[in-house]
Amino acid sequence: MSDIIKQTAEKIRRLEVQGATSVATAAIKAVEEHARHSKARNKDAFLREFVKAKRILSKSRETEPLMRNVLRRIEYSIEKSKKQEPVELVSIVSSISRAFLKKLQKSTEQIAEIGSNRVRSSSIILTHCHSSTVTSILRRAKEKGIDFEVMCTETRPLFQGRITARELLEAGIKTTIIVDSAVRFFMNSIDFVLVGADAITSEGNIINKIGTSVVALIAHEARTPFYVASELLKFDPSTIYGEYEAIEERDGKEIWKNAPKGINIRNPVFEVTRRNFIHGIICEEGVIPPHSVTEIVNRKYPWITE
Ligand code: RUB
Repeated sequence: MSDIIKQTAEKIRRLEVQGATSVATAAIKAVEEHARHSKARNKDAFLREFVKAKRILSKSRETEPLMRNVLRRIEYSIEKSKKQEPVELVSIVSSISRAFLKKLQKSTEQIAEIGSNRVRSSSIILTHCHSSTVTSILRRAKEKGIDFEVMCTETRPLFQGRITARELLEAGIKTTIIVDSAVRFFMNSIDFVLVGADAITSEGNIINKIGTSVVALIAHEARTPFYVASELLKFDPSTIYGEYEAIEERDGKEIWKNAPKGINIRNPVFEVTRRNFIHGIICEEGVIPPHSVTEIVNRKYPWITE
């Protein structure tokens, strides 16, 4: 397998690339480069190579349907193509990869525009973890001249909240950071919660960084609106057929490096937030109720369930 696939998978596994959109973007760029350097002599060999690359990338992080959906779609385009020559297949991979990259960028811009309309002057927004979709909404709101504040959780154990805080500060947004366990303390002064998503299930539940559902519960108790900003391609089609989205569990050392011998450490990194706690999913189609997600995905991306 070419170095670019192994290196990209390793960067994703180590979280040098983090967040669902960045993970999918890195994977798309990797398969495109991989295809360009392919030495396959016929279509079968080319496809075998692609499937192997897809498997390595998909395994790098389990809870990333956006990456899986896009790679599966590229594989499908190779498979269904009437072209047989590897050089022709390379250009198919290139054009569909570029189209997906453009599409992801466009969706982020659309979500930024729609989401920023929810930001009111003087409001305080709480976010958890680091989501490029969330920060694009907040940056757009700032560009529109809206004066608001953001409160970020640290997001233990790997402190992705600090990435969010830095980005927002650089954008000139007034930013406060709190420990994860201080969410209840501040919730009554929050106007709305805004988080990203790694996966959306057929029931309209979302999967995001561990701690998200606690924030959602606290928001629910305080009657604070809770929004999720997500590209619809994070929908996991296998959940329609009853499968559960796999939840990645990482090394306990991320929580406690020199922990005493014999201690049991659990480190799930994502969790499900039920749709009952979600006011709306801010996606490229607008602000949608979570229960209508399957219908909207089917209409917009019918190929996703193929
Ligand atoms: C990141 C995380 C983000 C989503 C959405 O977790 O949970 O909220 O991936 O991100 P990790 P985006 O740091 O473990 O990857 O909006 O950028 O797709």
